[in-house]
Amino acid sequence: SDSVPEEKFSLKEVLITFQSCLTDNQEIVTDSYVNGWRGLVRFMNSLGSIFSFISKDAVNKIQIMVTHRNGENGDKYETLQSMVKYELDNNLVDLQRRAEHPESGCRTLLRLHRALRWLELFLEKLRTSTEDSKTSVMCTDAYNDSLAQHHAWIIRKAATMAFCVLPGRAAFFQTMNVGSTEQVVAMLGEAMPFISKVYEITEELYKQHNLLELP
Ligand code: 1PX
Repeated sequence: SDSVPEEKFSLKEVLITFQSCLTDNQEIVTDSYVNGWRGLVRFMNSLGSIFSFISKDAVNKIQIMVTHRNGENGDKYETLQSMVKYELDNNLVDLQRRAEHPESGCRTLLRLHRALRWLELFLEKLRTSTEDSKTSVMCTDAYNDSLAQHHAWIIRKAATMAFCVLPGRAAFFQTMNVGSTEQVVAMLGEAMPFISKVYEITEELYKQHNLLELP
């Protein structure tokens, strides 16, 4: 909608966002987490319209989280920890089946959390890949080891088909706009610990409260 040409962005800035998610006492800041996803979606959109069914769902979930943040009780959503406490204390989470609270912060964030595991696996594969590695294979393997387990057959089929048209490794690295292969590998090595940390803390939080299977 705006005519100002967007500056070519670097995936480095996006991945570094996950660093700013963590507070000193190991809480995860909702706004930074959501911003990280915004950047990832932007990157994915630059890969072509075949991924738009994926980015639509991600954008939808980002929007749900933003709506919670902007709502009357937005301050309760400042961190993932405060969100979980607030929603559970006030019975705002559907635990058995989707009913009164189909768009709870807890169930919505769980979907992004599972996708973050895919990202972690995929980035690690990219980081340790060699010239003849195939991005589509790395992406599919990462997906099968994570998100796929939570997706219906039809979604798995569509996702796996989309992965097939991913650009090859060299072109993919270029799209990341980080520099040479060595620089990409170094950047991934730098950013990954934060992504892993954010994943781990969220996983532990959800496990503690028995929220890992929210419908
Ligand atoms: C250097 C690499 C950077 C790549 C960045 C790519 C960002 C990917 C963002 C993907 C976000 C996907 C969120 C999916 C959430 C989800 O699991 N939703 C499903 C369940 O939701 P529900 O509300 O029904 O319980 C929903 O059914 C999903 C539908 C869309 C298909 C999801 C396929 C996910 C594939 C993820 C891999 C993206 C590959 C991008 C290629 C680089």
